[in-house]
Amino acid sequence: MTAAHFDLLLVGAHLATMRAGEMPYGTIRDGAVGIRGGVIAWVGRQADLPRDAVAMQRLECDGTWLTPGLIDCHTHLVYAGNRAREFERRMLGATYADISREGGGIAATVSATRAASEQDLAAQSLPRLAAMAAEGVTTVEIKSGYGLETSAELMQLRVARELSAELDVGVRTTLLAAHALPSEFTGRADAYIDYVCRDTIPAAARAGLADAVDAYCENIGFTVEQVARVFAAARAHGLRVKLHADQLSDMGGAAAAAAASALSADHLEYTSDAGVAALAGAGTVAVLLPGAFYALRETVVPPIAAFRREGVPMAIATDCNPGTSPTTSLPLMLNMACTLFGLSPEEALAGATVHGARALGLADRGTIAPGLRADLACWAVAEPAELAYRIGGGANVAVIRGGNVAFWNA
Ligand code: DI6
Ligand code: FE
Repeated sequence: MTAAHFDLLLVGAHLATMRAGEMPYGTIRDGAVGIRGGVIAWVGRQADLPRDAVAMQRLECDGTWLTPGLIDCHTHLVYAGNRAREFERRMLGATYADISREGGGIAATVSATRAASEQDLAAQSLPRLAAMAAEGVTTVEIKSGYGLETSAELMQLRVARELSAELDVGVRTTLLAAHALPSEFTGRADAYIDYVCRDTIPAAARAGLADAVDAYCENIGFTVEQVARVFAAARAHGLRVKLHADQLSDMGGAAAAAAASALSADHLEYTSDAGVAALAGAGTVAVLLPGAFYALRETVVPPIAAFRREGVPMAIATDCNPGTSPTTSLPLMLNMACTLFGLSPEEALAGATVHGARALGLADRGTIAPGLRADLACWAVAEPAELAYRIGGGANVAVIRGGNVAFWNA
């Protein structure tokens, strides 16, 4: 077979490859993409396509834009119930921390999730993953953290894997057992961390259900010392780590994540200059979550200028969760990352593609380049800035996942 045989050939598209180079967005106008064996085999200007190119299937993109499939690198989308009542209370003045201290918040979702059957949990979560997939997302990270007990944590991770198989969407699972203190351990946070390290992490690793381990480092979560113990247990089981860091206060979370060579540190509203420098030194990705910032009506913005100055890659994600970010829309987050945090539309798109992949440790996706997985999204926009300019979606018209056409309305 020669290099000019493709399973699928996309023509008549402008490409936002997101590869580094001279053109913003790695743009190739009037481009084509050849796919073979689920992998991108050829990328370039359509005029440069090999003369003898033959394809089993050829699709005309009609002047639309192709981007890498979007990557949502931080979600908690497997959970039961919802927290609309708490939203009502917060709108009357209660804070997220107030509700958490009163036993609501994460604990309310833990009760609902523990009470659900695996089947029910999957049924409630599936529409959320489907909604993401319908907006151009081809890889999603899904955390546990609403079981807070080994078997319930593993059930969440299993459901995440089941949904991936059912919808043919790429999923990376993250064990977030150190999300909150379950009521059985009230006043005994260190004992709970012991349990997570001795029971939950080994069980998840043994079952092969976790791709990474996360923790919630916050004054309403766990301390830097407790997080360090979780990270040590993760490392002992060969698992990479990431951290919810400095969301509501500066706990030194970014530096703790960097010290553990974390894949990512997430939120980072209160991260200090020293924290930013530590992330830069470790090559840890800063994951920005404008949905949670918006929903909590936060006023302290992550240190974007410092991330830029220090060269810390910035990813963007939904943080899809029932308490602080009840959204499934990554395109909406592109807009919010610009309007709320001051990212450029190009930085925002990079955050949901190339840097999202890096935040998950995935080297096989995130740009449109030969050799990478053929995960592509097609958008009815006149230019790529329109993706972030729109306040929430509506432009995604086709998706290719692993070389297969998931849907095609281009
Ligand atoms: N991620 C989280 O884990 C908590 N905040 C955030 O941004 C929210 C979880 C919840 O309230 O259910
Ligand atoms: Fe989160």
